[in-house]
Formats: sequence, structure tokens, C-alpha cells
Amino acid sequence: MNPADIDIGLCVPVINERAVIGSLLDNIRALFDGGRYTICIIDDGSTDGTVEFVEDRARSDHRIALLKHRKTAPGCRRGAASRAGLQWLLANTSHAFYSDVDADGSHEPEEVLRAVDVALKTQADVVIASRYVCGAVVVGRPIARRAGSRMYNLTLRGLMDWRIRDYSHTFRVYRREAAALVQRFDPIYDTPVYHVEMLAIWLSHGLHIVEIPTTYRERRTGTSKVVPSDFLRGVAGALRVGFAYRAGKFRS
Ligand SMILES: Nc1nc2c(ncn2[C@@H]2O[C@H](COP(=O)(O)OP(=O)(O)OP(=O)(O)O)[C@@H](O)[C@H]2O)c(=O)[nH]1
Ligand SMILES: [Mg+2]
Repeated sequence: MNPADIDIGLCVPVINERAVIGSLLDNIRALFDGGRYTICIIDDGSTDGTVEFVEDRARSDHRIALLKHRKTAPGCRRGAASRAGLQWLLANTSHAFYSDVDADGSHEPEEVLRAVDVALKTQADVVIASRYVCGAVVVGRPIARRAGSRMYNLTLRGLMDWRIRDYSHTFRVYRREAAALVQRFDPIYDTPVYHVEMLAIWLSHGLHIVEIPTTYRERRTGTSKVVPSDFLRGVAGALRVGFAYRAGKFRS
């Protein structure tokens, strides 16, 4: 699509991503040149200069906003960060689309353009950058994590809707109405399971969801914020959300 037609708000959760945040912001600026966009960076207490760097960028670029968030528990709490970012974006912008983009290099911003294009052409409410459709590529991910992710998604497909292949990839593009719908629900989780809840809400309301192939790259710099207990919490959370979905708990 023509970047000048882009109209999107991006949520970028970060903790200690000084090594990569600059190149992500540069990539977005180059790719979305002429378009209408806002980047909300949600920081949860970085100590490596990420905050100072983003503050500096935000001073000269009004499209960048920094949200200082405070996580309340250890491990990966990017669910709460993404939710806070989306809340801020909905209150302060009027974009047609919103998206969640990781700062760690796993997500290619150019796929955002492709996803918006697909949403416009197919009238989709939500486009998932999926690791489990034909044409998707996963680079550098350890075999155990690949297998775990496959099992996780197979379980969720069985519990929720078999047509969706990637429930756990946080990289999605969705319309403003879909974003507002999610905000009407109180989340159960502040972990990555929150992103499964988002899908449970959208599926429960019959939104049109499309998956496109993504190229997912395991991070090459910095450290994963996921700790071993997150995996256990993730499995328990997915089961809880899956059964709650079946019980109709995500309907209005
Ligand atoms: N604000 C905030 N950002 C987080 C938190 N946990 C992770 N992030 C950010 O979310 C993005 C994804 O984080 P990762 O550590 O790669 O976590 P992940 O992608 O779930 O896990 P991996 O599969 O190991 O890459 C990065 O930009 C992180 O800096 C958190 O608790 N709060
Ligand atoms: Mg990651």
C-alpha cells in the first residue's frame, strides 16, 4: 500500500531496549513516510537509557509518545503495558487502525503496511501476522520454543476456533472499533495471555479475522523478558481463557 495512506497507532512495550529502539523508530519513520501515525512507547522502568533516548526523540517528533508505566509483578507483563498503550492511543488519537509491535526486532514494521492493505481489501477487522500459515518464516527460534508454541496454539484452536492458527503472536493490526471493543472488558491477565483474551473478545463478537504470513525473528540483542514461570502461567492462562470463551464469558 502507499505509505501516505497509512493511518495507524502503534503500541510498543519496552523494558531496556536501548540497543534496538532507535532502529525501530528509524525504520517506521522511513517506511511510513507521509502517512499519519502515532507511536506510543510504554516503558516499565528501563534503566539502560531507553527512557532518555525516547524522551529525546519525542521532543523533536510529535508522533512519538512515551508512557511511563509501572509493572506490579516480575516476568513479562507486556499485556498490561500494551493495554495501557492502547488506552492512551484511543484517548489521544483518532487513527483508523492500531497495532502492537515488539521493539526486540521480532516484528518487521513493513508487515504493518501489508496488514493494513489486507484489512482494507478484505474488510477484515483484525489481521494477524501469523507464524502458522503457508509462507510464514520463523528464524532463530529454539526448537523447544517452537514445539511449545505449536502445542499452545493447537490447544487454543481446539478450545476456541479451529480456523485461527496463531493465537499467541502479539503482532496484529486491528481497526479502531476492534480496539475500543477490547477496552470494554476488564482483562484477566497482564501477561502475554492478555493477547489471547483480545482474540477471545473479537471471536466472541464475530469480528472478521484474517491471518497473513509473517517473518518472525528471534531477538538477536538484549534479553527476553520472559522468565520460566511465565511459560507455566501462560499455559494455565490459555486454558482458563479457552474455557471462559467456551462458556461465553467474552460476549457483551
Ligand atoms: N513495558 C513492558 N514491556 C515489556 C514487558 N515484557 C516485555 N516487554 C517488551 O515487549 C516486547 C517483547 O518482549 P520479549 O522479552 O521479547 O518478550 P516476548 O517477545 O514475549 O518473548 P520472547 O519470545 O522471548 O522474545 C519487547 O519490546 C520488550 O521490551 C513488560 O513487562 N513491560
Ligand atoms: Mg520477543
